[in-house]
Amino acid sequence: MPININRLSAEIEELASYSAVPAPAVTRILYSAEDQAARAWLREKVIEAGLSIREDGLGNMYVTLEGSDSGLPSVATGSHIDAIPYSGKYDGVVGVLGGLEALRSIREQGLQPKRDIELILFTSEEPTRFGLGCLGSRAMAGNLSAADLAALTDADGNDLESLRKQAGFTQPLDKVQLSTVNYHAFVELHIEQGPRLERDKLDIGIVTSIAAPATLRVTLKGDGGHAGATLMPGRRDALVAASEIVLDVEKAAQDSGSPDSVATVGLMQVHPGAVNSIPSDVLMEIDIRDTQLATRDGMVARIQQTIADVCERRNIGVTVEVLNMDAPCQCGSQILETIESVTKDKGYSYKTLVSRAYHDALFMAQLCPTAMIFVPSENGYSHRPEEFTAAAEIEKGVEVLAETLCSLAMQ
Ligand code: HGY
Ligand code: MN
Ligand code: MN
Repeated sequence: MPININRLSAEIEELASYSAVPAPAVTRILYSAEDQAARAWLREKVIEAGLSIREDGLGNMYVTLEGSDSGLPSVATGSHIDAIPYSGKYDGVVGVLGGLEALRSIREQGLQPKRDIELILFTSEEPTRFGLGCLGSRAMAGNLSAADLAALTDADGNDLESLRKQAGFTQPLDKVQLSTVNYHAFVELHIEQGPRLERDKLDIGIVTSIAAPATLRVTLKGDGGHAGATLMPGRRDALVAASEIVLDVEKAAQDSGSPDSVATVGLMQVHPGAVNSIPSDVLMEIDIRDTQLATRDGMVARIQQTIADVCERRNIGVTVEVLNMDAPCQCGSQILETIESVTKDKGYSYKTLVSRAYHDALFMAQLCPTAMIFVPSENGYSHRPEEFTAAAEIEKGVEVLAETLCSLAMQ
């Protein structure tokens, strides 16, 4: 299936321009001005392509290429266009614009699938705005109720309800949830965000399972004061306590015995944040993952115990909130076979692998058989401005996606 890679590459560059920070970095936070402008741009592309479009109360966007029998459960693809601060232009975007390119190519080839083929833009795959990732796909899968969603507020105290309405999404949130009869299959195209495909000089990654993320939000309350006039004995420095915890977060992943264990403190706020003032308060968020649930949960338990021990010893007040503890997912064997046979037919090199990043596919797997197609990331870079995947590699991924969608939509 011929892909118009020049059109797609130009669109990837165009979409990258909707950013709160200058190129080559991209920042595009849910419901921000840049997010809304990017969504408006995408709507135009969809309408130009002659495809139908609908959006729900969270801003999930559904683009449909009609099949001959629209009564059947659809085949879907999709990903996200929100981008964490100072990240790159391919994460999520390759799955959304690559999916659009796949639908356009199928249509331009005059192919008529039996089942509708849908492209889904998932709202807020990244946790940046509300501290929880995959808001759209979680809600679609019924993991978040309308009340859960409406209760979300961001770090500045803005609530989801007002932000979504300001962005023009006024439909009721209780209509976001989908049912398991909606979809026959879901396939997400994504950059690998790791080094394996490039290292092994492979074109395609066929994802067999997706790692399970857990996130803890920890607040530490010590005692502040003058950095010069307060002597060391008796201090209750919240940042020193946090630092002990950070070191054990790293050790928990190193000691787990599993090569897939990762743990990171990616967010830390220190109050009052003055060089000559003892930190009285710290807020930190901890990201803990493994492809095996038991290993991941073992790390969470150890880190929670460390937090309790350090805070007791240092007489620090503490709260620990579990923001999410998701289960890993196994991808659908029938879809994996379809992706593999399409990839083989095209003569592309490939391997099966686990996804260490989470994706909306993690939640779509609760609704229907689901799988992912990876394309290589240069140096394995992602979530940083140097993120890069060559056009020729994206083209192969979109070709495999388009032919996989066609094959599944003919079933
Ligand atoms: O963090 C992740 O795995 C995804 O990129 N949001
Ligand atoms: Mn990401
Ligand atoms: Mn992503």
